[in-house]
Amino acid sequence: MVQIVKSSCPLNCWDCCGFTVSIKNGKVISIDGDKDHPITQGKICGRGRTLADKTNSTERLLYPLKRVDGEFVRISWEQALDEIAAKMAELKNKYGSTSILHSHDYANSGLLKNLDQRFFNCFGGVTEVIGSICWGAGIEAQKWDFGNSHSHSPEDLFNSSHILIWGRNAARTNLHLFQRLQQAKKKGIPITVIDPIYNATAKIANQYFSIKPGMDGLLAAGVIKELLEQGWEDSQFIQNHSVGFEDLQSLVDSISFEAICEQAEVSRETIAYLAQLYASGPVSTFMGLGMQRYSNGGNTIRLIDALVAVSGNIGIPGGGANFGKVQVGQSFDIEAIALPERKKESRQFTMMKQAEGILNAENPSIKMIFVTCGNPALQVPDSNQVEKAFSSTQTVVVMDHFLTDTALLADYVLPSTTSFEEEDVYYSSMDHHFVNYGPQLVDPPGEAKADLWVWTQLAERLGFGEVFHFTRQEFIDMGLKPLTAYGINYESLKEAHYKELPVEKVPWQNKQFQTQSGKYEFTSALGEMKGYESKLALSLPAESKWTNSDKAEKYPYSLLTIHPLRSNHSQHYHLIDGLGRLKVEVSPDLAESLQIVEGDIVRVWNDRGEVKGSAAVLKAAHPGTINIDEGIWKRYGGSINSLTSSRESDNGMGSTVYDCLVNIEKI
Ligand SMILES: Nc1nc2c(c(=O)[nH]1)N[C@H]1C(S)=C(S)[C@@H](COP(=O)(O)OP(=O)(O)OC[C@H]3O[C@@H](n4cnc5c(=O)[nH]c(N)nc54)[C@H](O)[C@@H]3O)O[C@H]1N2
Ligand SMILES: Nc1nc2c(c(=O)[nH]1)N[C@H]1C(S)=C(S)[C@@H](COP(=O)(O)OP(=O)(O)OC[C@H]3O[C@@H](n4cnc5c(=O)[nH]c(N)nc54)[C@H](O)[C@@H]3O)O[C@H]1N2
Ligand code: SF4
Ligand SMILES: [Mo]
Repeated sequence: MVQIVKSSCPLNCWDCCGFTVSIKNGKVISIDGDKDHPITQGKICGRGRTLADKTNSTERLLYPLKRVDGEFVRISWEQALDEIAAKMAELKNKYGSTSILHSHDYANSGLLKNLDQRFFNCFGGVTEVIGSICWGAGIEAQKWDFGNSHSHSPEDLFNSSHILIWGRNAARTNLHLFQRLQQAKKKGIPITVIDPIYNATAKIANQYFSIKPGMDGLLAAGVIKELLEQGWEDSQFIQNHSVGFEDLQSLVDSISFEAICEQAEVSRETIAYLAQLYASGPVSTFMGLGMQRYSNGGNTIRLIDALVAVSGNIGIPGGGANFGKVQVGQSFDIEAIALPERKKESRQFTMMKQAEGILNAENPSIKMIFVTCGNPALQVPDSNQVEKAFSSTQTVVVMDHFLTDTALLADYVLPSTTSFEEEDVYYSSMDHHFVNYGPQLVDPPGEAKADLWVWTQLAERLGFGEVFHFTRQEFIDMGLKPLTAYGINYESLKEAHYKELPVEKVPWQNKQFQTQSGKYEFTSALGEMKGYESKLALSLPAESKWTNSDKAEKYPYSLLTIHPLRSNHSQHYHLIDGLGRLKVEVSPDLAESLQIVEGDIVRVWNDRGEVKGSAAVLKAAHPGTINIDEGIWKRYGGSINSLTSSRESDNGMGSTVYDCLVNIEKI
């Protein structure tokens, strides 16, 4: 008998889809979309469907492993937990608890995944990773401008007279936005796409503009300049609801259209077209995250925010500078789960610079690394340094479902459960504002255990077991506490499968911003308070011919490493036939000038590293652009991040993984 149960996608993705999972004889046999889910409406992507194969994969880790004389051997949980706990206690005693680093990303969007912090905080506080490879610069930028990063509710785009998709690969990364774009197009709402790559989203657009990577801030400044010259700005908004406009005015006065067009490699007509478009709003702007993974990424998002503001598209239906939707995550009481006040010691490395942190740390140096919900050997920039740092550390513990490239660097590998093997609730602070319930559906294979079980066991051994003496239900209710007034608690969520969170559908409608001045800040008080340049600037990427001509001569091409279609980062490469092959996509002009044809084996390199793979020619892309999808395992030709820099973005401790010059040759 097949049983069909509602659940949720746990993957780090814009969409947080509702699932219906088919189960037979205690196994997940297939996954479909839940047609009743108000936003995701029965549509899911291949990454979601493949979670069935992931759960049933014969490559799953089944037992704890320990490295002995260079080889992994199976050990019991008892031995693994005893040894790890003893090591942690010894290190804390001898060197202090910050001699341990907790390295993680956000691979699973379950609320209870925050319990890792509870464990490390109650242990006394470890060295933590802060910032975000993903979206750090943009989130900080919007905090400076608006006081927070709030997107409009999904259906609001139907109120727009024009939709601008600026550096978001919606067809690939944000399935339900793409569906809404298709519907909007049917309703006659025109769509414009700005992206260095003519991607599947661009294909359905009415207008597509390519741009030199990292130059979008300049383009936005050009459009603002044009709006002001034409007198098309929203002076009422500027006068009553903003501060710092004079600084913006002087900034755009300081550069000519010619200079903007030359550096951003866009035409004067593009600027004029965009100015007209923004002046005849409401326009909804959907920014992607790729565009801010540059040294000037924060400033880029701020200039696009400024364009949306100057043109009067803030706080109105059908408008908006849509980037993150942090209102969603902020609906939960994460502190009640994480207990940050229990921390006695603390040290922080940024996510980008964790390798440097490990290699250079003193008083105490890093003696042990704990990895959860992340695959830093592939996903953290400058991965040759990451490998060196992890290999140089006495004890590395990795919890995962598979023997990943990071797990291969470990001394202890602990097998984790997948989302269908544990109960949790899921949300994403990216696209929609619903929280989904995910029950435990099947038993874990072998001796795989939930992360929470591991924290509980280690805490018992380390003398603070009582902080984990709660059931999963009780922990979920702890996190949902602020939502009880809205009828959202464990029981009601379990019964309804998903619940709408109380977040504003059209943010900033009352023009009360969460900045220090309460206004929209073209010049940011928060930025100034933190010691940054608070005014908007005409900043450029760190790796460009304008900023580093020597480097640009040696490495003339821009390398993007965008998110793969069929995998969520590294998570699906080993589960799908044919995916384990490194593909180097080149813009048509490069194919022509370097005589590269489909299938040629090419080498891509810079001072940091090199990869080899087979060439493919992009149908259309900005001249001089190369793309290799991120996430590919070493055994298939990765890591792509051997080429990228660990440099941080201009604000927000974001990454600069797309700010990367390379060279390429046929081999
Ligand atoms: N299939 C799939 N979907 C995913 C994921 C995945 O791994 N696979 N990951 C999820 C996660 S964690 C995230 S953060 C999101 C990211 O979602 P997106 O932001 O959509 O995707 P990215 O791959 O980060 O960004 C890539 C887009 O930015 C463009 N781009 C790069 N540089 C520039 C630039 O300088 N200017 C402009 N205008 N465009 C630029 C690229 O060409 C590409 O179209 O996707 C989520 N969805
Ligand atoms: N060059 C380049 N680098 C990038 C990006 C890029 O665009 N280009 N994108 C960046 C972005 S946006 C992101 S979000 C990061 C993502 O970086 P990561 O989150 O490190 O990437 P994933 O491949 O999703 O790896 C997650 C690992 O966690 C494991 N995992 C999943 N669920 C659980 C769980 O419940 N418990 C435990 N213990 N483990 C679990 C998975 O099996 C997988 O091995 O990568 C960043 N790196
Ligand atoms: S990966 Fe994203 S789009 Fe695909 S099923 Fe999961 S939440 Fe939905
Ligand atoms: Mo991300």
